[in-house]
Amino acid sequence: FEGNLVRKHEWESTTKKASNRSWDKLYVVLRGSLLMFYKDQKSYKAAPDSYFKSENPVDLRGGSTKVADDYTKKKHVFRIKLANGAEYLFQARDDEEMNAWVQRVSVQ
Ligand code: I3P
Repeated sequence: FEGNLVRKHEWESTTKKASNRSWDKLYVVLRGSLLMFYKDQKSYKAAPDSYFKSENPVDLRGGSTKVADDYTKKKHVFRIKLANGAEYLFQARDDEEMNAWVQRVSVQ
């Protein structure tokens, strides 16, 4: 499962706010329990091991994913909390795409 999403890193861990808090347009790939981030689809196809800003894939096991009802600045936004306390917001193109991601990510 993969597609374009806009991402904001909110928490580095439960107690540490992320330092880079801006929204990044990314190409996101879900493989098994790993979520991988790329600059765009082209860079993913060209080099699947070269991630956006050399970020490691994140492991979704033990995490949780929900629609981010409390985040009102943008629409179609869901939140992923990782087992280590890190949190990301993701904006999809529409609610249908958002729900598809939430469902896919939740089964991990
Ligand atoms: C951030 C950027 C984000 C904003 C965030 C800013 O600044 O404007 O859009 O989050 O606010 O820190 P920069 O681009 O200079 O890193 P929102 O879109 O959610 O407001 P925050 O620090 O209050 O999360």
